[in-house]
Amino acid sequence: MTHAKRYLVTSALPYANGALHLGHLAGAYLPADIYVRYLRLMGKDVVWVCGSDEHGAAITIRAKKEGITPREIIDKYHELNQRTFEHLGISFDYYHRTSEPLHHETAQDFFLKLYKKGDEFEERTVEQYYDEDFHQFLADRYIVGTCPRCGHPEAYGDQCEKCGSDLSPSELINPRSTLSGKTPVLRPTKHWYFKLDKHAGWLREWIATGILDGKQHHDPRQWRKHVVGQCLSWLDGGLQPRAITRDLDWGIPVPLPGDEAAGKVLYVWFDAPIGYISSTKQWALENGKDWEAYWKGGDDVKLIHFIGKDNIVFHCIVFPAMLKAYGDFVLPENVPANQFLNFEGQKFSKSRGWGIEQHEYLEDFKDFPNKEDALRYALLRNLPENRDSDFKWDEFVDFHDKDLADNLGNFVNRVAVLTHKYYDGVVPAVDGPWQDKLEEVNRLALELGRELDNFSFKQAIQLFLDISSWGNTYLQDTSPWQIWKEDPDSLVVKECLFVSLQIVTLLSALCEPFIPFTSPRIRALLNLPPLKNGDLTGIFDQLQKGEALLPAGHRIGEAVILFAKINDRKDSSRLEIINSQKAKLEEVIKAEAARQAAQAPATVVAEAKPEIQYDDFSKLDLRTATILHAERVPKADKLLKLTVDLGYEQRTVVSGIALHYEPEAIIGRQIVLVANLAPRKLMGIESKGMILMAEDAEGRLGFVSPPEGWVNGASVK
Ligand code: B3M
Ligand code: ZN
Repeated sequence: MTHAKRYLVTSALPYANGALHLGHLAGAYLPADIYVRYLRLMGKDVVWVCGSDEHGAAITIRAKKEGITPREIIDKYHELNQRTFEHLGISFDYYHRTSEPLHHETAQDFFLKLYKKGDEFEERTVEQYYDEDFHQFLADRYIVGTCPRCGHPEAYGDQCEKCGSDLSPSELINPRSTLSGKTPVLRPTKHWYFKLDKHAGWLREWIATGILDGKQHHDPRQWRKHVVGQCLSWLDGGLQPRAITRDLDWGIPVPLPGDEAAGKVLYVWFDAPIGYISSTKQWALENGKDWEAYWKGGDDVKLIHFIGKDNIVFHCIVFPAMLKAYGDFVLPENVPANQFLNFEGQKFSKSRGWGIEQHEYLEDFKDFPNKEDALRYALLRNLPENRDSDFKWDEFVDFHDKDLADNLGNFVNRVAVLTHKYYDGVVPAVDGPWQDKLEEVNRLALELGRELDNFSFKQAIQLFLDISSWGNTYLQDTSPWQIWKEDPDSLVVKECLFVSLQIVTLLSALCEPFIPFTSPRIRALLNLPPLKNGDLTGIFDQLQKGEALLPAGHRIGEAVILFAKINDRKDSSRLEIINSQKAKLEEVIKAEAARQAAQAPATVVAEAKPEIQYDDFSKLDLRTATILHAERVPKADKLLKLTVDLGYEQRTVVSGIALHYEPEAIIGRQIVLVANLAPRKLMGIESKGMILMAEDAEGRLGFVSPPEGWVNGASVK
């Protein structure tokens, strides 16, 4: 990525109606924090904004459930989320609130500007559900009924949480109001619609080619495949005007005079992204900056949105269209959306007690040394960058003990201990050139920077680890302790410690974006001040010029243990903390199993099939492939039309999984394909191959997938 004068970075505004779990952290906050910390160290002009999303029916429903006001809900969770982020080192420049007057003004101005343009909005009178007992129109979330796709009796008016389908209230079978419990009636109401369809042409060009207004805006190859795939699949489905107002008594009033707008508010997804702008404005006000230099700075600015995959369409299609319609605003340079993080093999679920929230982690791990970085690191190693990933406590332990304690911690500690032992804590002087010893480390460090520029955070942390491993191997191979025994003045020992100290200094800087609490501790051990903005540029310069990062004669500080291992025979306290987390999950599973056993009749798995010969099996050509594109097949509820990439070719496959998966949700998924199945026509589409799925006794389907990052076209035997 080429560098810009200014960076404007945003992270999805969390709803202030609940605590955030580790999946949120891994999705939109930790990667952004790493990126921004890195930019700051590189001396870039960057502002990172976020804040609480405090409108919408999600908040009013929660308030009603708890019998308190929406204001009490948002105050509680705004404070909790902000404080928790801070504890975890999530270093926003500003964390605003969409309930603030400045935001209301900004969103209303935005609405009015588009309204006055005359051709961005249209007014429609539509029939909507109304609760006659409560005298109010019902937001989608206030209506429940039976899902037309899967039969789930408690589907919401906008979504079925069982099968994941997007719904509209009129599709629900037997709709009921969550307020009165009664069947709502349809009544006409007027709303404003943003004519998104009008923007389809340039949006497609901009997303597919990176060209905007005839100019190359960004390189589309730098966008993640699943992001582009999801956008194009949406565009293929055709854009429709979208209602941007709601009948609700909580939100930003529609800023139009007269009765027609009375009692109506802006739709939460219209005002929330504008929250990025108001957050920047508030930051600018408090810091004597000019917000327009960031939002309206044209080519001088790179705008990056960090989000989870469920928000892609809003950030890549709807909000850009709003910004462009307003005029003068920059559009995102990239939207490095993440897929989802699961927890011990299952989705996070608050109601089931599956998963752990950020603040719970901080409480449960309060006696765990360096808990913030331990968590950041475990999430980082498992970031769902290109596909869903899974958080496991056993991996948390492995990452902590093997990478942080044995690899990084041990290297840093050994180098410091030896420097004290041999040279009284003073960096030894070396004769002759030592620079070539650091060639590989330099190369890795520069590559790490490039990976961060490209939002490949997992790749970057791997390179960081490679540098530390290189240092360990070098130290081990040289074994200065053996030479020193014979010859305390040995030049080889001096050089080895000198070079190792350079690597430790480099690591102290490179680790800051990832594990920011550890960086100052390594710096203190080196007797160096914590890093300041811009310091990494200097370090990269020095590396390239072959200058020492820690000069001979410098006196270092005390050696410390950076990470105390969890698996420690002498002290089980840390392992106990982990074990109590595992025990909690076992409780959840036990309780659920007991409940199920009490209700459900025993389920039967599919009957066994007769024995076959090896030759029968070996006729199958099974191959790994990636789903590039997915869309519904018109008039066929169950079918999806997929384009899959086999590495050596792309194919169309029609698959009967539409009741189980939304097309957008499976783009980028790796699967296993029966590649030599004779072609077959389904609904007029020629299908070449079949996707392997696992099916359980309840008819649930799951993809059979190769391990992460496997090549396409590999044969499965
Ligand atoms: N609050 C939705 C979410 O948390 C929403 C994001 C707004 S970003 C402008 O998934
Ligand atoms: Zn459903």
